Amino acid sequence: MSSEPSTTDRAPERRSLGIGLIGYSFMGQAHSQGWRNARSFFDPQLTPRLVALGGRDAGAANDMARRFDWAHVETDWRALITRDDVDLVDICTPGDTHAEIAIAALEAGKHVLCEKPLANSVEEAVAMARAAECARAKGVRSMVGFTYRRVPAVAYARQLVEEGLVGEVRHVRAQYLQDWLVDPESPLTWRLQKERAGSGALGDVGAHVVDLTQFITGERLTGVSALTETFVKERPLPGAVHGLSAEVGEGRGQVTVDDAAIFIGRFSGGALATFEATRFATGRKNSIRVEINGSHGSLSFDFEDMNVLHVHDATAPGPRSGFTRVLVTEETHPYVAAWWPPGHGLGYEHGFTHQAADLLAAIAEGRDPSPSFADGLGIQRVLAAVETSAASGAAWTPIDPPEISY
Ligand code: SOE
Repeated sequence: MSSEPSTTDRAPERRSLGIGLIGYSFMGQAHSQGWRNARSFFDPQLTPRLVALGGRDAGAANDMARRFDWAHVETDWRALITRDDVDLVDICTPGDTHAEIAIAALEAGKHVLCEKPLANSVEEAVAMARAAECARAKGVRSMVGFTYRRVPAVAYARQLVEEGLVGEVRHVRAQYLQDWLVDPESPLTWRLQKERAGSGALGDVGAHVVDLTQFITGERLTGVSALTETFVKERPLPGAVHGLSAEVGEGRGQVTVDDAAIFIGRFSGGALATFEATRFATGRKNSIRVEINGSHGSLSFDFEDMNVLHVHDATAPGPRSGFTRVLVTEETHPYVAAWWPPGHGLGYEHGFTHQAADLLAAIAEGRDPSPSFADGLGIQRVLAAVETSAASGAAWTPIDPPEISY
């Protein structure tokens, strides 16, 4: 029999980073599991500690804190951002609160992760990007949560563009299609109120495909011509809210945002683009489609088949010409090595884990995470240009280049 002891102490903890997360609904839960799993699967140099969960409804916040293992609950976000044990503030609240919380947190010296879209207006986004730039000089980092960049197939698409597979980008075709608002009796939750959400399908889901196409191509949109529509103009006011859905409450109110936005655009490298963002595409639940056609090849992605990237190499003509279905589950693909063996696949939640792991790595290594608040401001300018164009009957509307870049 061996005289080796049968138990050993576990490895010592690494340096840790205290997380304070504000918001306990859909995004708050998605981010919470991201912080937890980043620790387990990516073994980051900085270990995230789930210190405090912020939410005005003490009962709901306490319930979520219990389920996701948050150590404390704060019902006032100001108390959360000034806690000494909170080093990073993760903002998962509706858009009308982003600017105030993010700027206060940055000024308090806390790193910030802010859900998309960055703000409800360009003015707010400019103020946030400026605050981020000042904080950056003191080593305080900030990032906006365009999570879908971190789906392995999307990150791999970007890699292939960088490696030259696509060549000169000629066409960008992007759609974000959902149908969860098609029922006219579905209540008027905050995502349907301009003063809370900034815009409708445009900012909620359109912002994602603007980010994805700019990220994959490495180019930016320089102008747009757009149409928007609000199909259901009045809805019942909400009662209790459960994630995206809500119970029907008393009375009715006006929908003040777009239900759908479509626009054409031009990229900085000359490519022509089409975009569609809607929450009325019956049968489409979370279909995020991006296709890029270039001089040397094409790439095509649909989130409803998120572990797959379709790749066409136009420089290799012949009997097998056409798109090849690539299963992006090899350990050589971005992020995959941290997870399961080939073919086992990832899901929606993994993007949030990758986001947390990337942010922890950037902070630990003292570099800027991406996408930055300046990138978020760039997307806010695109959203504003779409609204301006739609208000003027689809007039061509140029988009200012970013005023801050790093
Ligand atoms: C609702 O449309 C929503 O939750 C968006 O707000 C998210 O950004 C998107 O990822 C899923 O759908």
